[in-house]
Amino acid sequence: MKSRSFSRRDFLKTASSIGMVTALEGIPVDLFASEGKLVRFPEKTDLILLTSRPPQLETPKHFFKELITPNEALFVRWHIANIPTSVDLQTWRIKVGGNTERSFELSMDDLKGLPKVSYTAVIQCAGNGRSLFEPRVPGGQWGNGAMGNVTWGGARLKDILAKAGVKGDSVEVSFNGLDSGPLPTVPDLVKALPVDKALEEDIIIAYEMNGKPLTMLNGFPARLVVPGWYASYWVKALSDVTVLSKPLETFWMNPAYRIPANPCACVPPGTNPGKTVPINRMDTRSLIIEPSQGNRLPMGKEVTISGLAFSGGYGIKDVVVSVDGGKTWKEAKLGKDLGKYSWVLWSLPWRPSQKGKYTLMARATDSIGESQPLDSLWNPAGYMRNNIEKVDVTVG
Ligand SMILES: Nc1nc2c(c(=O)[nH]1)N[C@H]1C(S)=C(S)[C@@H](COP(=O)(O)O)O[C@H]1N2
Ligand SMILES: [Mo]
Repeated sequence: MKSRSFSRRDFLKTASSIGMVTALEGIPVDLFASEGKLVRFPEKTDLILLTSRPPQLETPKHFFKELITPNEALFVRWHIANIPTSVDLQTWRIKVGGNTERSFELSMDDLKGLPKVSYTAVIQCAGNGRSLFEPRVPGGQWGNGAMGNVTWGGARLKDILAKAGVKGDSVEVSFNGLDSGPLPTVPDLVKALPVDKALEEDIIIAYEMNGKPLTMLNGFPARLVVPGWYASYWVKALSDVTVLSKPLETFWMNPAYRIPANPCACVPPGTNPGKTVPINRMDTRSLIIEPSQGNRLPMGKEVTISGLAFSGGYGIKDVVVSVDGGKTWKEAKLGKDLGKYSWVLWSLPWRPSQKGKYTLMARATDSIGESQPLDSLWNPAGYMRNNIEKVDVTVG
């Protein structure tokens, strides 16, 4: 079981036992990508460009002041270049079958005919914050804009699998989308969930985001939503749901999207893990949104330190904030609670009374006690960043 609920003492114990070093101590780094290279794709507002083919677009920081991320601002990430640019609902179907009693095809009307479920859930790429890894790692160099908080609406995967009749010896359920590699040598993105996970109540095939149809770039007409788990499983433009009697062995399951098989999902920087497991539930995070790295604040005037926090499906119990580099902490006020999969906005008023440099930090704890380590944990793919981030400001 993955656990990153470190106290500092626990962390230091782990760190010294595996010979970890704390890198870049004291060097200020902006937690969010600069908004230098903005691009506008169909149905989208100006987003930060990582790559255009396949599209990888990051949400600018100011949207993270909001409880809900607008559809036009949600980040975009595709792995392979041939992505659907239009889908005809007259002919589009999801094929359901494999190791099942029955196989069938679902149209959009069929999906909408099933009981509708909706909830708000954070979608976050496993590589969110990867550009901050030290030493650096290859892969999409996201700042922290590969996340969003969206109200999803759709049909339960469980209801669909029940209609198909999952056979007793099934081990996984795989998901494929309409995108394909530009060359036969580029592996198609197919992901699989363990069968027990796939049958959980809250996993849906979503056809709505924030009450509207999905945008094409976010997976129109329908996508899998696995709340609490990293978005690599949230297969977009879904075309096939296949029940398997043997584990899926594709590139995107192995070697891609695996993490070190230990409680911190980490290894000493620069080394390779021995045993790995598929990435799964998100860890607990909090991010300071305001003020920003390097801001100059007036002395003696009240400012509000604010940000967001979320966990891997257990809600947020509290967020504590430090203005003195972690020596003392104060509890922030939490905003509206949209449920255990949603992020929560938090704030803390602060009136700095002395000139100088201050290091702001925020630390969230979820309802099962999972929190954030003080120092960054490293793995070679740059996944699951969740250490307590620092924002340096100057007063006066
Ligand atoms: N069909 C398909 N689904 C996909 C992917 C993809 O490349 N193809 N990428 C996954 C990854 S790694 C992420 S982070 C999310 C991104 O979702 P978004 O583009 O809606 O933000 O989609 C997931 N689903
Ligand atoms: Mo991702």
